[in-house]
Amino acid sequence: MPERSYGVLLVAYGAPLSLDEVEPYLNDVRGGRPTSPGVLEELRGRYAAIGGRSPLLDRTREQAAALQRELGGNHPVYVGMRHWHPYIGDVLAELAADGVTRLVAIPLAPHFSRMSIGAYQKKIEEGRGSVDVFMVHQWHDHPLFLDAVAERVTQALQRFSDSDEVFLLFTAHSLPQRILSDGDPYPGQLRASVDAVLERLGGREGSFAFQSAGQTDETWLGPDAGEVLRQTAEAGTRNVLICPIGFVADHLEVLYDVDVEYQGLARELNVHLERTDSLNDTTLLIRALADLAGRGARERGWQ
Ligand code: FEC
Repeated sequence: MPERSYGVLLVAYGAPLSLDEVEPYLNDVRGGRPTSPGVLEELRGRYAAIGGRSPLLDRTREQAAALQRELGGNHPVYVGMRHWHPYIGDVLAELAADGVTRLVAIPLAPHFSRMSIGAYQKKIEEGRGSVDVFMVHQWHDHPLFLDAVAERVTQALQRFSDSDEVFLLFTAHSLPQRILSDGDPYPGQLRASVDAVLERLGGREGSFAFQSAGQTDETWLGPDAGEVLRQTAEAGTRNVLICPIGFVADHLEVLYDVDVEYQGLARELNVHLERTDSLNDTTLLIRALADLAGRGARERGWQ
């Protein structure tokens, strides 16, 4: 790498690549707490329903390849996962062996929570060795991210015969309610993203709900998207568009929780439900990531 240059590490959640990997993957996600046979079977069934594996690693690699094209050859782009291969720690060792000494790390989750981005940061701290790392903590208000989401909503609204009649519901992954007592900014950042996208859509109305609450004994943040869907249908709404604004790629929580579970509920409720396409490697998102990388590098004086 040329003098004063830097690399980029995109970090994402991680996902099993086959049904056999579901159990060890869950052990990692649950921090070693055993998973009951019933929960394991249910989760295996979900992965089977989306084709036997999650596409998260493939989509993340496509995002990395697009970012590499955007940044040019002087800034090698790597992918590391929090809960499965390629693990963040292994990728940090690999990039150090490649000669990368300066790195901008970007979590592929725009909204900060101590339980999400905080956990990515911990993995990076543990594995970085002598690599100098600039970690991007949040980018929920990046204009190009917000433009990208607004673009996806506009595209998806065209699938309805009358887009004015559509109830727009933004969703993000739920977290245990105890994060609120620590003043976690996660819910506030989500609300801010939603408001900024609605403004870009000409002041359109929209709601927000949490999805994919974990299978634990704790209380998780609500309202739950399934419950909101039910209430909306009871109030007479027949057309709903879900925009999973907390996620930037296709994976289990989008392809199963929205496309299978909520879609099934919508059919029961006689509701026409559509989902915005995931951002994946759409140009506006890639330009947002390139901008975040450049800003981080400039802040450190690396370019
Ligand atoms: O496609 C895939 O296979 C991976 C999909 C996937 C993504 C994802 C993103 C987030 N999670 C977040 C928080 C939690 C907390 C727990 C938790 C548990 C699971 C389980 C699966 C799972 N998550 Fe996830 N999450 C994905 C998948 N998640 C499977 C285990 C079954 C279950 O409990 O439902 C609870 C952990 C525990 O029990 O100790 C907390 C957050 C995100 C969004 C930010 C990010 O992407 O990093 C927050 C994708």
